[in-house]
Amino acid sequence: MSRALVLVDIQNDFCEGGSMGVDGGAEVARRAAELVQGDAAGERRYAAVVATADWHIDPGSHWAAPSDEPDFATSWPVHCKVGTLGSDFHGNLSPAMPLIDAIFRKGEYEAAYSGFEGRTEDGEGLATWLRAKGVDSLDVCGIATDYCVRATVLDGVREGFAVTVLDELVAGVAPGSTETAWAEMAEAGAQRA
Ligand code: VGL
Repeated sequence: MSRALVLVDIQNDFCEGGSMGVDGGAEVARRAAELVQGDAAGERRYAAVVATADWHIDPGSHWAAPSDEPDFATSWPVHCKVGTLGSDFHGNLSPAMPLIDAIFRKGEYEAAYSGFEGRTEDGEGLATWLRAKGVDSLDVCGIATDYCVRATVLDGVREGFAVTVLDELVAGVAPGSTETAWAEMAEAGAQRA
């Protein structure tokens, strides 16, 4: 088994103080950094560590129009706008940044919840990149459990990876959708640890 760690959207706008801050986001960032640093320093669990990032220029109705209220399910406040502080990875993740092997950005002109929609600067997609490294299993953590973590996990399973979701290292937008997401991820065959 060759396992990778996938850090999903641990960005300022998804953490406390961000444009659509999720409770617990900053703590996820802190714990994720610890996990990455511990892995690099100790007994290696991960063959690779990758991060995904929401990366919007004009994602259409994914951003609620200024005259509309976001519904926080299909339309959202303006977030992760390219070139803003909100799109940066959270500061608590900084110690881990030099240990991240690749970043996959997604959603320039569309909603893109799954990290598997992301690309490196060279245009390589996540599944291709992971397979090229011989990775067959994934630990997934990040934000938000009920949206981008969920979509990344479901795509990961669909792509044939054995996926484990790290439940101490995720944070959800809302309790109801988070509970539903856990059920869907389990149903798809993802493990929870
Ligand atoms: C996300 C809502 C809107 C996420 C992204 O990263 O989970 N959620 N855009």
